[in-house]
Parts: sequence; C-alpha cells; structure tokens
Amino acid sequence: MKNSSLGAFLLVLVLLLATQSLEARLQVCKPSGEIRGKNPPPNQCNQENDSDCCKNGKLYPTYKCSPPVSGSTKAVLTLNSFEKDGDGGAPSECDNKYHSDNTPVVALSTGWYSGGSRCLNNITISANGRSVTAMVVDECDSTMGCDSDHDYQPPCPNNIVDASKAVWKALGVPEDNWGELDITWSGA
Ligand SMILES: *[C@@H]1O[C@H](CO)[C@@H](O)[C@H](O)[C@H]1NC(C)=O
Ligand SMILES: CC(=O)N[C@H]1CO[C@H](CO)[C@@H](O)[C@@H]1O
Repeated sequence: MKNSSLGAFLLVLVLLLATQSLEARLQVCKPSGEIRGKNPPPNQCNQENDSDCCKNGKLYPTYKCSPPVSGSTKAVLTLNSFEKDGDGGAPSECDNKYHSDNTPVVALSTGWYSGGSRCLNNITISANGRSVTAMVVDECDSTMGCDSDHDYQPPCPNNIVDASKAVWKALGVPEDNWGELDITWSGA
C-alpha cells in the first residue's frame, strides 16, 4: 500500500469508528413502523381529560424501543385513569387489575416496560422540585393503537410515563395544567 492510500484508508477507518461510537452514545431509537389512523366508531374513544383520538388517514409512528435508561431518565408525563371505565381501557397488564385514581401508578412506553420486567416495581418521578414514588402496573403500548383494545387512541410515543391523578397531585401540578409535563424518572 502506498503511503497516500494508507492515509486515506486510516482516515475512512477513523471516520467510521467515530460515527459508530456517536450512534452508540445516542442509541437512536427509530420507529419500527407506522399505523394509519381511522376515525373511532361513534361513542368510542373516551376523550375524558384530553385523551388523543386517532384521525382518519393520519400516520402514527410505532416503536419497540425507548431511549436508554440512565440514573435520571428524561420522559414526558401524561395523565391516565387505571379505573374501570376510565380512559385506560382494559385492566392493567402487570396484575390484571384496575387501580384507583388516588394511588400513584404508571404505565411505561413499550421499550421501558420491557416485556413486563419492571412490573410492580416502584419508580421515582421528579419534576417541579418534588418527587413521588409510583408503581409500574401497565404498558403504554408504542407498537399498536387506533383500535378498540386501545380505545382508538394513537400508539404511545416512546418516552412516556403515563400516570394516575395521584402522581400529578403529589408533584404539586395545578389541576389546570395536567396533561403533559417534562419529568425525569429513576429506579426499577
Ligand atoms: C412498591 O410500593 C408499593 C406501595 O408502597 C408496595 O406495596 C410494593 O411492595 C412496592 N414494590 C416493590 C417491588 O418494592
Ligand atoms: C383520568 C381522569 O383524571 N379523569 C377525570 C377527568 O375529568 C373528570 C371531570 O373533571 C373527572 O371526573 C375524571 O376523574
């Protein structure tokens, strides 16, 4: 190999390694597919407390992964009812039970739910200078949605901690602002 081609070869190698380690560090979580939304049938999709409903023809990305978990993982907190006839639909996946809005429970996006490996563990949620401990009881399904099983709601984004009212209360968020909040979580 001539010196110049060896130089070029080394340059390419270094660039390749650099981009690969960057990707490893970002651990990019890319969509696994998409779902084309259909309007819910009449009287379906409980819009209680701003639940989102699928719209005809709109494309919703699906995810099997979530961003990497660290000692303090960034997420978006959303509101859900795990009660019977609440907007959560079926009983919780971890224990096949419903849970009162007054107990701090959460569902995690599919990647973080991780096939149930965090079921019934407690995570610490921090925001607003406060923190609350909540039990993982369900999956916020990032792989499916827009069907009767999911109350015609879109698939969950990949970075969601979907929480009962009790969690929002404990974080001291005024009720008018319940809906979406940047948080960090740890544990489990
Ligand atoms: C999580 O917290 C609940 C309520 O305090 C408790 O009953 C449960 O045992 C805890 N789970 C674990 C795995 O420690
Ligand atoms: C899930 C949840 O918080 N549901 C509430 C939505 O708003 C109505 C009316 O304010 C409450 O009664 C529900 O409990």
